[in-house]
Amino acid sequence: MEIASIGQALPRYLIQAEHERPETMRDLATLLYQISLASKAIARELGRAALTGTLGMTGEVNVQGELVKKLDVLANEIIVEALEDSGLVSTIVSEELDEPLYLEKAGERAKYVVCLDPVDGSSNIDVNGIVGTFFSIRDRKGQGPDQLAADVLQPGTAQVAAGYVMYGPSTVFVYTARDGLHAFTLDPTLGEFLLSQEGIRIPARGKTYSVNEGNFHRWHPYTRRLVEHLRTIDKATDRPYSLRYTGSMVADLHRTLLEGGLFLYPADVDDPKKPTGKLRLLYEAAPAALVVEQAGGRASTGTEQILEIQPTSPHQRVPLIIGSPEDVALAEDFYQERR
Ligand code: AHM
Ligand code: MG
Repeated sequence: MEIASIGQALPRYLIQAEHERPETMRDLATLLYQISLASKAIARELGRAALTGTLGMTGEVNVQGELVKKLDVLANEIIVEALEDSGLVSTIVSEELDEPLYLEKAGERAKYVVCLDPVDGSSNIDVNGIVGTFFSIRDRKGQGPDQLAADVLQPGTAQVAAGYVMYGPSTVFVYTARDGLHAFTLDPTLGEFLLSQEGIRIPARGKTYSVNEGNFHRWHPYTRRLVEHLRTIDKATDRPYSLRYTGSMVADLHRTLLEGGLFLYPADVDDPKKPTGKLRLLYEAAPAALVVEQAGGRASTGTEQILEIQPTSPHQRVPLIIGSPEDVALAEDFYQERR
């Protein structure tokens, strides 16, 4: 968008976007607004969780074998309700729902499928660390519950919009509708997201890498050699890189977008539970990939482009290497045995 000025409120910005691209944005603007509204409610719950008894576990284990936190459930309820209310969504895939949720009552207007992770980085919840929400929006393909596979199992290239919300010192809503990358910061005194960065571009190369290095000895030798390369001293190529890792992909992704560098969650070849890493294709890797590519970055498994992977199941995991274009290309050199 050309005329948006810093400080413009998200609803006004979305109206303008709809005016400029009515075909694409007519309902998408409403849907993005609903997601932003849910994220304000989630930010409110996160902010007072220690006081309202909503920290800690529910005692349940999800379909992926992970312990479920109370805030995972609460955030999921908030965002599912907001999506249902929009009347624009036929199907929801959520990290917190074992199966895709087909909204029976959704009518003709329900032309979108939304995949999401309501609280990403859940391990940070109980220590007042940064967490996030990922969302990924695709057009509905089929009609009815028997068409779920056609709706749900669409590659990242089919995303019409994607983004994340970062609940940090400030709450930041970042989205793309394939028109560049826009960031809005929540002004808590107004209760409104205001435009804070427009047309974000990732640096061509960064100086940090971000990975859970505790898994070093369970990685494939390609990953180990890449990380050893990044931490080797070499003045000519400005190494070593610094290590930054929060345990919240949204926070690590946000820093990588703004300052450049690499974020990785590689395959754990020695961990039978994580042969393809930890992150989920539909609602973590794919939205992150669209966001980063819209900023001029790249997202890869090392050998395949994340956006081009054809999903085979809703909670499928995928190795992820994402960030500055030159840094991702360097990583691919290791995975494709050019180094
Ligand atoms: P989650 O959705 O269950 O929170 O898992 C995803 C998170 C990412 O935000 C983060 O990058 C990663 O898991 C951290 O995992 P680990 O503790 O294995 O490093
Ligand atoms: Mg997650």
